[in-house]
Amino acid sequence: MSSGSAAGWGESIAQAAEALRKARHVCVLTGAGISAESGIPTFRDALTGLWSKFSPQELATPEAFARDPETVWSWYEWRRELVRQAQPNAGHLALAELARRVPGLTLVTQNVDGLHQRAGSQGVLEYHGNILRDRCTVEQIVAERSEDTRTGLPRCAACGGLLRPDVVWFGEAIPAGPMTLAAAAAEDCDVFLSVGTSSLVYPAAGLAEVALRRRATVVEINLNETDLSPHADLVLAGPSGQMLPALLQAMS
Ligand code: BV8
Repeated sequence: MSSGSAAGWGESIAQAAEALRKARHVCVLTGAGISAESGIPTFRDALTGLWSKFSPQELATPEAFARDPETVWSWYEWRRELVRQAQPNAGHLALAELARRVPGLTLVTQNVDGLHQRAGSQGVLEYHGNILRDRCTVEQIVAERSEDTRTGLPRCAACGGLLRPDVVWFGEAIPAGPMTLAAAAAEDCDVFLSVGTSSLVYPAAGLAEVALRRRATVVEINLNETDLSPHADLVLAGPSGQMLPALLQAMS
């Protein structure tokens, strides 16, 4: 079901608002699209400048890090700066408010930018980790940085081991906690919101499929069609920074 026209999405927004008003448990999955209006490029957006010759999928791998940790670290440091300068937008803020309007809400994000937490969302499941944390490659725990920067690459203050960003790279497992809690929420929810994601990266993209199988009302909010669009009950085709506040408005 698609609703490109204003009249169309007005009706779909009303139907989505009705489903949310009656909801017992809402599960929300967000992707890079919700942070686009905060100035953070999505994975689909071609990398610019000195990164234009790389694809995110090739840089965000343990193989790339093993081969060339300097390049991978400087890419993450570039992205960290973008995240530090970014502010949560109306879409992030609307999801924090939605959690206060429904009995239960589980927010699962593929984003590593921490903007949901900065918008006031509680208990955010960081499905792919967080870019602002360092993890020790020896102890495999979140670690502090050593003051000793002689080696150029960040080192663990405790054991001197090489640090890496605390994110999930392609080919790596999703952290057990978020993986289990997100799957349970997709199984249990009666409304599933898929916001700003291309629904191409697994196992995250499988969560909407679980919700569909469980006959939850699946609502997609995206600027563009995705593989999920034909299967969703409602599609709100527009920027999440406008659609989510409009949804809250329609609920009141
Ligand atoms: C694993 C962290 C095994 C790092 C990321 C099944 C089928 C096919 C492939 C696989 C499969 N199962 C596994 C795979 C392989 C792979 C995968 O899915 N590949 C894809 C590319 C085909 N998955 C994995 O490797 C996963 N691990 O399977 O491990 C295993 C199991 C057990 C034990 C050991 C190993 C790990 C995947 C996680 C990788 N890490 N990020 C970092 O950030 O640096 S993924 C990263 O890319 C993001 O986190 C996100 O998940 C993904 C990008 O997707 P989106 O967020 O959706 O963003 P995208 O740019 O694609 O799209 C943006 C959307 O927003 C668009 O639709 C656009 O229209 C829309 N939009 C734009 N602006 C707006 C908007 N919408 C609304 N408003 C706007 N303003």
